[in-house]
Amino acid sequence: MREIKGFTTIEEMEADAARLKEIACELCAETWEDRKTSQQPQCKFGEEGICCRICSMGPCRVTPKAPRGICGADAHAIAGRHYLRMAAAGSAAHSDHGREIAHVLHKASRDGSYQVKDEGRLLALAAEWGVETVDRDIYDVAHEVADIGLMEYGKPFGTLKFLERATEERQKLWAAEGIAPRAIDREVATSLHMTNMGNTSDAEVLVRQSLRVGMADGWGGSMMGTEFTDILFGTPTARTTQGNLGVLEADQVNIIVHGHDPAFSEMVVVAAETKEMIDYAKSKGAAGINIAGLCCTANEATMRHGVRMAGNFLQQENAMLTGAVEMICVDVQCIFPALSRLADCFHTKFVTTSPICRIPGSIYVEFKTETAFEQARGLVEMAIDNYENRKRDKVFIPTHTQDAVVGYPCDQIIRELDGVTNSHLEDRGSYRPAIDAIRSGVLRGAVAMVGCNNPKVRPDYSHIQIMKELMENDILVVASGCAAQAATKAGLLRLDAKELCGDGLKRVCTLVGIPPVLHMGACVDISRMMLLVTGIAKDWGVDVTRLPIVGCAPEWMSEKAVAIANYVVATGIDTYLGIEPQVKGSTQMMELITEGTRKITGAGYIINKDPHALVESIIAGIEKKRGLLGI
Ligand code: SF4
Ligand code: MSK
Repeated sequence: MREIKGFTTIEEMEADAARLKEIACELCAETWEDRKTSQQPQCKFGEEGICCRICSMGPCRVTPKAPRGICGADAHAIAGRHYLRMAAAGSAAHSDHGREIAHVLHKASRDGSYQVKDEGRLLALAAEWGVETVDRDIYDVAHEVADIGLMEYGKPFGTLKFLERATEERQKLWAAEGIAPRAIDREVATSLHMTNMGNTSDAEVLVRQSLRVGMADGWGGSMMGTEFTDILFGTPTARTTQGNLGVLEADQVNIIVHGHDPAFSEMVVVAAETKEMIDYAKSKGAAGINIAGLCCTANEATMRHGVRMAGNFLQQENAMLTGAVEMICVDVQCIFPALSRLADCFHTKFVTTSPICRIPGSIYVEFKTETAFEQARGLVEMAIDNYENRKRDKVFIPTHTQDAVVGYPCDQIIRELDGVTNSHLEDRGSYRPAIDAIRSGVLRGAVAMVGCNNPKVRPDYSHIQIMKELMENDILVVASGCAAQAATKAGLLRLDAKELCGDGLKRVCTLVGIPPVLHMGACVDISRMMLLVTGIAKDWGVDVTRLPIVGCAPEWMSEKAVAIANYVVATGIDTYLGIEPQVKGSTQMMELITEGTRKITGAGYIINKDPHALVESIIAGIEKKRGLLGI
């Protein structure tokens, strides 16, 4: 581990990126910056959501002279249908990830590649779902629980089981408003059906279905992914790690795992830790094997193994540009197809592993649950064999690296709070100590920072600036996905980052022994945040929407983020966005997503492309909620 001094600034990160960009130029290799330039100007109709390609009478574009498509659909219908399709696609992606993990649990066995690591978690879910556990083999229980989970995707009747975890107020509201999601796949299919040519053109109805299909993700597929991942690979606990490209090692075989589904990366990590593989690496002249992660696969692996994080979404090409990576092994989601062409400029093996994510030019090794460990060992061996092909004179590994404490699921937060409640035994196992801190004003509130990078804004700048400003204002941050990695790179997950905080948050961090930004995991783990807020609302005795707690995605880009934003708003949490949803061409849609949903769920979007203005509005929003609570 390197000696770390100071907090890395955004300018230092940008200097590293600029040097890597020079390397790309020297090699005539194209990166996202070049492609962004060649895409200018980006299509205004697309950006405003008023281009329709839903049927082959189109494409139809809305202009003042042509306010309706050939079928008569207006800007509100076209933008609304496009928005719902984005939410449905995002929900499908997260939920299918959750389904894959459910299938892995269904096949888990004592002597297979995958075992049950957290029996307590499994038994708790079994009890919640009414599965008999007495005198039963734990694997029989696991298979029945997985079976019930899989049925949640296609059951013909009823609404999702996980909704019962929400506050009573939310459950009643969702039922009364008709937005409680039914089977996960049904909500995705219904969304596609509603937006098919000749169906719904009422923008409000499309927004209501967006909330519903979003919830099928957050209170369905994503929650399933998180639960089953914890059962299979262990519920995360706080641990130390490091982040940024400086985690790559000049004298080791570097393997990067990238994507979202942890089932395969777990096996790569386990295989790389075997003595056989380490000895093999040493026999090839390497000092060892260094597994590092990108995007949410990094978040999953770091929370359970302390695997170090090479970076977030817009750093994926930079990782390869270091020239020090023997293999990038990907699973699903957020993977640039560009990695394949870029790999041609380096010795790096680019390996795809899922039938969901096939990329021309990659080495395709389809992971199977039954043979996952042997396949992972084969890939690690391939990476080791590739070590001798590294062109040492072409290697540039940036030195910036930050220490981080990661892994704060709800259980860990409760444990940390229990550690400071010895004199108040009745508060144990609850969020009451945190509530007291918010009530007294020591903490002003909390913000869930989530989401991606987006070339439309300065990468990571919004994340880092907003988090720092929140910390200074005594607002606790919980983070996931690429937002969490931005925080990691800036050192905000260090325990001594409390020095960057206002007096109140600093006192809480010192007392509880936590960093001011709590790493809660990957994108699917935003479902953990829904349970955290629900737990606080229950312990406080107020509805979620009254809490001084909000969500923020300043650099989002994925359809998954649209699904997330919808389930966060449906849960009653205001959501602050730094990138505009592509509906600006419809005044009705803009009104619906910022104000209209407030009449349905009590929450909505606040959109501002300026990160400084956005954080000011977050702070004002939190203070307003405090005022309404009379605190
Ligand atoms: Fe045009 Fe209507 Fe077809 Fe869309 S559905 S492409 S607006 S005709
Ligand atoms: S990886 S969805 S770029 S957060 Fe989850 Fe990052 Fe966004 Fe992908």
